[in-house]
This record gives sequence, structure tokens and C-alpha cells, in this order.
Amino acid sequence: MTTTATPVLRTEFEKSVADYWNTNRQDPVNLRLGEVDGLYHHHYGVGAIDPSVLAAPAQTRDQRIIAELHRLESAQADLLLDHLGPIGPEDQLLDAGSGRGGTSIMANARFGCQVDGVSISEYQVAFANEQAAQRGVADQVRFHFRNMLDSGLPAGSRQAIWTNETTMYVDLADLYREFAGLLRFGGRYVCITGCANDVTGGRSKAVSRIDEHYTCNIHPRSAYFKALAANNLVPINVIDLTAQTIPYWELRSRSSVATGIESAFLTAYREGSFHYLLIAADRV
Ligand code: GPP
Ligand code: MG
Repeated sequence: MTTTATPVLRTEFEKSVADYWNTNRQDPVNLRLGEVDGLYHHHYGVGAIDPSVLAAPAQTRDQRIIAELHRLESAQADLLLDHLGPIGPEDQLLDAGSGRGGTSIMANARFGCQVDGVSISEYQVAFANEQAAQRGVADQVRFHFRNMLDSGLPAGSRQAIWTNETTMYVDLADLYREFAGLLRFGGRYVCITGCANDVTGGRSKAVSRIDEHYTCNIHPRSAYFKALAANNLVPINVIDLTAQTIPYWELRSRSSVATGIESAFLTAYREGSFHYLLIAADRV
């Protein structure tokens, strides 16, 4: 693991976020899903569910629901990777807020490229590096205890960068200034995020519940486009994934690994105060 000379955790808020992810180690909703095939994710899912899992016999029903939820979260990561543009083995990518490493490991398996992941949780960094080692790709996929706002990576070194549900922990202007410095001209940034709807106005009760649950600050949709435009990042694709993520939340709410936050997501998405969005942008 490598880190930066400057302190990784710079504010009380960042310390509290790191503390949350360092201590949140008994999370069956992520561990049991990861155990299905060894890809551990910290994001949600997209796509239609196979309804037969809910009708499965009692002995297999729980495990089939877990496997189905995991299939949807890996489908989400695959969708993100679909938007990175052409990536070759010589390219270097950055997973900003890399969690337990699943998306980075999938990117390396697909493109054969180098991936660096950064996280402010030392526990997550160690877990993810162990996963890369177990898969024999530790020389290609490396996780670092670093702050995505100050990654210490060389300027212009990245062909692509993504954030998979991590932007609600940072100031977007600071983040996209950093990414604009790391991406080469023509490089691609892909974001999957949940964002508040400017049209419904303000922060709904359900969105506030999600913030409270994860110690985060969900941004309004408008904040993304302002911060991208201010940092030479030009959107090429914007996809509203809200309808595609609702089945994941419906299935999760009926599973043994539900955490209690499912109703807030379902309310927020159904009432329209919250969107699940993919944004892909080019560095110009
Ligand atoms: C965590 O995923 C995701 C976040 C903290 C970001 C919040 C996301 C939004 C779209 C608002 P996780 O897989 O760790 O969460 P859980 O443990 O609930 O599955
Ligand atoms: Mg999860």
C-alpha cells in the first residue's frame, strides 16, 4: 500500500467518514454478496430481476436472492465500464473511492490494464489489496490509502477515471479539479451516483435519511454539471438509471440482508426526489 506525504484525512468530516468505513466490517449485505464469486462491491444494482428466486424452495431461496442481488451489482459495474471508451493494456485507470475493490478488479479483467484505487479507509485498502493478491493481479491492480481529492498520482497519467457511488463524500469542484489534472486530453470520466432532483426542490426527507445512514451529503443533479463544466469535463452521455435500479431495491427489501435503508431509497426514487444517474464526460 502507498500513501501521500500530506495527511490523507484532512478534516473532521473526512475522519468521520473513514471511521464509518473502517468500522463497518460486519456487513452481510456486501460480504455475503461478495462471497458469491469473490468480487466485493460497495454500490447498488441495475437490471430486471429473475422473479423465480422469490419462489424458490426454502432451502435455496435465501442464497438465490443473494446471488441475484450480486448479479445486479456486477451488472452495474459492467455498465460503468462500458462507458470508459476504448481502453488498452497500456492504459492506467483510477477508481476514486475504491471500496473493497470489485470494480477495479473487473476493469483489469476486462481490459488487461493497470488500475489504481484510492480510499480513505485503511481497512478497505487492505481488504482490496488482499483480493487483488488472491486473484494474482496485485502487480496490475493496486489500492492505496489516499484521498481522491489529493491522489498524488502523476498529472495527465490517466486514460479514464471513475467514481462508483462515492461523490457524495466530497466537494465536486475540488474533485473535478483534481480529475482534470489527472486525465490526459481526451480521457474519460464516468460517474454513477445518486443525486437530488433540483426540479422537486430542496432535500427530501427520504434523501436526508440516506445521508444520515451513510454519513454523506448527496448533491443536487445541477451541482454535477456545474462542476464538470468548470473543469473542462464535457458530458457525452447522461443516463437516468432510476427505473433500472428500483428492482434491486425491491428485491433487497425482501431479502435476509436488508439493512433498513431500502424504504428510503424506494420512497426517494418513486416520489422523484432522487435519481440514479450515470454521467460520462470527456476531458478537453
Ligand atoms: C454504499 O454502498 C454507497 C454509498 C455510501 C453511497 C450512497 C449512494 C447513493 C446512491 C446515495 P454499500 O454497498 O456500501 O451500501 P450497503 O451496505 O447499504 O449495500
Ligand atoms: Mg452494498
